[in-house]
Amino acid sequence: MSRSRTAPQDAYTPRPEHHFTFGLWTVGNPGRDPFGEPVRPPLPPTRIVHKLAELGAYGVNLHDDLVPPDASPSERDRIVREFKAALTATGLRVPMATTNLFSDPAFRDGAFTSHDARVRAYALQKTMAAIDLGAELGATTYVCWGGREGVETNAAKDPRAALVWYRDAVNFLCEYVRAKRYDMRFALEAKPNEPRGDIFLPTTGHMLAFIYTLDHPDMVGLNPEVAHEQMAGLDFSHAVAQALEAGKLFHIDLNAQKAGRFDQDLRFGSDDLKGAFFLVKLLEDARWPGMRHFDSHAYRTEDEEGVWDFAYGSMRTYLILKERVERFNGDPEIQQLLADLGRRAGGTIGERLTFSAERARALQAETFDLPSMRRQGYAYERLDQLTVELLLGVR
Ligand code: GLT
Ligand code: MN
Ligand code: MN
Repeated sequence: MSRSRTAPQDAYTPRPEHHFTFGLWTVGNPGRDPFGEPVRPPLPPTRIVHKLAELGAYGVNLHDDLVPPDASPSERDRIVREFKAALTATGLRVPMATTNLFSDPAFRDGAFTSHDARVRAYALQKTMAAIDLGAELGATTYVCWGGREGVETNAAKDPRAALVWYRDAVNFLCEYVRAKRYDMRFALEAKPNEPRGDIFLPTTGHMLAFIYTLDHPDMVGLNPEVAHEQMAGLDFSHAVAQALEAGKLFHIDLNAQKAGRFDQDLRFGSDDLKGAFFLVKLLEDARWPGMRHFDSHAYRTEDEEGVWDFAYGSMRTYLILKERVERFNGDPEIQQLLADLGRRAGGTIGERLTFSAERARALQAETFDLPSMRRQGYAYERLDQLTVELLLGVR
């Protein structure tokens, strides 16, 4: 990789304190798709670690993809030892770990929700091993993405039974982490479909409701992904806001997506720039302390150099948008419009309408100035145009 191609040293240069992370499977994605074979050779995990550190990332996350499934115990130890040495040499961290519960043909009917009780048990065995590896590498977040937990036909499975199996699995794993005294929390990741026709718990909101039915809801939060929420036709920032407000944003998968398509996992900010801007604004205004994880991959057209362009560009775009957020928050005209709205609300949140018998009586007796309430506009056109101009770089 030529540093000159991807790495100008300026205000948008990524540094470890920005907490950017990538999965081994993201930069390591070989460009296989349903219609074509891989276009890039596998990248050794240690090479990924060194390259990510060079580009300014904070960490690297892994599936149980670090260790091939057929590795002997001594091979496993060697792979983990070399990976740890690369981490020590570069200072890169492993904040998150996860398990592949979707590639193996055994998981064709799901892992935690397979009809076959042996598969459900095997999925737990595989997950416990991945949790152990994650803990050994220092991961404090464990992501559960149930890509195969779904159906093509509702003739096949009672979705209520699937939810019972799903809940049992997450409860089991929470107890495992507690028994092992690991410092680890779970982050559930929703997706509406692909690879299954329909996936259970298809959105962040579904997942959130499910969490409160668990034995240890405090140990379980969310890992929303831009592309997955947009595949469901939803506003990603709203899902993230709900997770944040509930104290459940444990992790985030940043990428980009064109509406109505398959899960594209595009470079963050490469599509729907305005959506990306409001997401960064939400995270930065909330001073959210979590990892900015990119769950995306380079276009299939790319060689290895293109992969590093992709990784560097993801982080750079985030930092540019972050700077635009500061500009938005300091823009006198935008802030004037927001202050006008704030006055109408009586502050950012304003007066809270909480119930008391007296308050209810007072409200019942109140006379509202309906003509003025009906007449007023909100100046959102102006506000949005100013935002667009700011994003286009003319403010
Ligand atoms: C898989 C999926 C992603 C998930 C990964 C973590 S697995 O790559 O496409 O959305 O976040 O489990
Ligand atoms: Mn995705
Ligand atoms: Mn993801």
